[in-house]
Amino acid sequence: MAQQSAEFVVVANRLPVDLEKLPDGTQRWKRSPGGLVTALEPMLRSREGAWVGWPGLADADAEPFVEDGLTLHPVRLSGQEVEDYYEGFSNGTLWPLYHDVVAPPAFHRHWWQAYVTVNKRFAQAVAEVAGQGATVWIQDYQLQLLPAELRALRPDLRIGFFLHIPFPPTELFQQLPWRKEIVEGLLGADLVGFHTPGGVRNFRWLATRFTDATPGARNEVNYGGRTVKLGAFPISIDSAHLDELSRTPEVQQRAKEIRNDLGNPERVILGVDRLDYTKGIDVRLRAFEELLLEDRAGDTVMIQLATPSRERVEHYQTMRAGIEQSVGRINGSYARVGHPVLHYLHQSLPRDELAAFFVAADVMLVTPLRDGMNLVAKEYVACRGDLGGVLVLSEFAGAAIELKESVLVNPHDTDGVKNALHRALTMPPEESRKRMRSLRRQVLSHDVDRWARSFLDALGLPS
Ligand code: GDG
Repeated sequence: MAQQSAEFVVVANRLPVDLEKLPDGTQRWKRSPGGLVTALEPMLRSREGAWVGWPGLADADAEPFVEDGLTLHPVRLSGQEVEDYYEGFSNGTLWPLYHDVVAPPAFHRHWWQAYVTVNKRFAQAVAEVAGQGATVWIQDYQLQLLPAELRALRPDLRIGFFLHIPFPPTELFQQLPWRKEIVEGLLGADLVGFHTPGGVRNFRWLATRFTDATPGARNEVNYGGRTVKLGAFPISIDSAHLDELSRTPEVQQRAKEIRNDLGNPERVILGVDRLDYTKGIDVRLRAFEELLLEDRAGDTVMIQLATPSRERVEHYQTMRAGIEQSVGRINGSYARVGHPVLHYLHQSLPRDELAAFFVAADVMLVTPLRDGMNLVAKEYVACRGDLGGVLVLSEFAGAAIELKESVLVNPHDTDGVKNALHRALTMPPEESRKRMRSLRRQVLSHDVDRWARSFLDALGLPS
């Protein structure tokens, strides 16, 4: 593809493909499918699109390549930059700060410097691939300086930014030594999107407090002679596809096998998360353990699937050790030989296997202390075409705004979570079916395509 010719460019920390190093020293690309890619691929392919991102391997040199009409443009990160920009500033500073400081964020000036350097490098890369007047959609917290850096290089571009994690309360954001720079970075966009109206409000207040921005019309601020639009765009999933997958005979059969393998208990509880301290895995283990202690769990087995994540970051190592200790303690007290009460998998499963777990579970426990949206909650609903199952959902997940017919819980209230879990385990089928029907109406009519379309409409990209 010629330089500066893409009409539509998506920029994310990661490319939708991973570069892998083979034992013989050679490299190969491996697809890493995700909701975002699925939603954006058709748009990208139909308009000479490009995706700019890091291929997931440090110190790797890779040339841009075109696959099926989509240009993939790798950005190189050194090993030190992976430590400082990615594991450090992105996941050790911003991630905990933006999730209500549920773990203490660390502020290090050399991490910040790497964040600035890498954001500038991304700006150079995008400036090279974007055609005159192209639309650029930047994703997430790793790239908050990119809108302004890119505008400085290429004022002709139409720039959108979407934050996938919560935008924090203003008092917490103000802890950040580089708060002004981050807000100014985001204000380089024409449209800044969040999952919830709360994010919009927090950002709008901070923009007028820490920069020269002045309030404009509703959901707008004026900055540097431009209007910056702000908006809430709750992300979703490929609902129809998951609904279809969950109905296939293979997935239905596999769900039966899973229950069978568990010893056909009356009730199955499920948790599915990246192993992350924001997800409140400890909260739900405590609630389950107390129900067992009080002899109120009945004939129930719990499965916690925890996908490996950010294993080199210190908070993650401590949290993993704590969770694995709880799993051992709970089984130590309540399992019988050959019949654990709690199954813990620290693995990543294929998509259809995951769908089978959703179909097999009577109660889905989603208890994050804070979550931008939480797609797992929506995926569970999409997989329950039989109207079976109960969703227990944290009030602190963005999804709680839309999934009102779930059993909502405050994850900080152990008794509350425990009682909600008990209620879910004993809910009369008429009530649970009614709730699931209403949840499904929401999830199936608001899918990820609709999300992407609504953002791009607001940004002004013609269909
Ligand atoms: C961030 C925000 C926001 C998990 N284990 C396996 C697996 N997964 C898939 C799930 C789901 C995805 O990973 C996780 O998405 P979440 O939304 O639950 O959470 P984050 O990873 O923290 O995502 C979040 C999201 O961005 C989008 O904006 O909702 O708030 O934190 O799709 O199904 N998939 C497979 N095997 C696994 O073992 N195949």
